[in-house]
Amino acid sequence: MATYAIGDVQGCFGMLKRLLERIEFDPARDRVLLVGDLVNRGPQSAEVLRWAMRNDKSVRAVLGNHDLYLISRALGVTGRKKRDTLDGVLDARDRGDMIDWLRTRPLAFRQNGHLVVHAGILPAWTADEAEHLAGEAEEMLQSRDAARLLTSLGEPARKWRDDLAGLARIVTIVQVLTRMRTCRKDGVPNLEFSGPPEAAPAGCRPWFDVPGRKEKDVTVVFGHWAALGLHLADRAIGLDTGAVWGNKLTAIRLDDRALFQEAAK
Ligand SMILES: [Mn+2]
Repeated sequence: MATYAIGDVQGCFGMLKRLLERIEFDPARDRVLLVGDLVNRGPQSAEVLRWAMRNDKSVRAVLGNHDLYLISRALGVTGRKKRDTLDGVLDARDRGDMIDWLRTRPLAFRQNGHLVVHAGILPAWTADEAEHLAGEAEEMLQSRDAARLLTSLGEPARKWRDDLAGLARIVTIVQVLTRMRTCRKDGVPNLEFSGPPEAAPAGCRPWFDVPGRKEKDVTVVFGHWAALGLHLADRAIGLDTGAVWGNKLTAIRLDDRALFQEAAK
């Protein structure tokens, strides 16, 4: 049995299928962890969701910002954007099943000594804290209050404090887990910067490089940062290799860090 983590698929179902063939994925034997952003910008978001749902026992996925955006569209909280490619989901007969499934995905989970999130965790959080905080946000996302949370995700970033309360607390948790690439030493996440790490704004560093990061025992597996690309470090594995931008879709076998990549056609 092997456990693979796969980077941001974003509706690139053809590439996903070829990558699964390459790793000889057997749902009865292996496990696949998806780092989020299963949908949008690519051509076949519905097919990716249906595949993940069909293989629910062997496929685990965290929510990314594009997945949350799809939920916002489905709930009517957000209007359509020009580059959206979500009609295949929103117009489908099984739309309700897909949105319900997505809404019940976690924002963070542990597997084999790894913590899987879409974007990152704050340097002040341990893996236990990150998982617990994710749980607080998941509870709101699955409640009748989901729309209130989803409409607030565009708010400016706040400095994290353990006693941050109410909606501001939940919004900050979701912003960090699904959108942050860099942050300041004092714990303020940067939600705008998406360039390469060497171009990070003054005072900001990649979240995994901030000195004194509290989490020490777990390797965080994440996506979301195509300009960073494949990142293999002691305690951080970045897997967004820009599949939807014509680059590659990456799988890493967590047991031995063997890499498998599929290029766009
Ligand atoms: Mn993303």
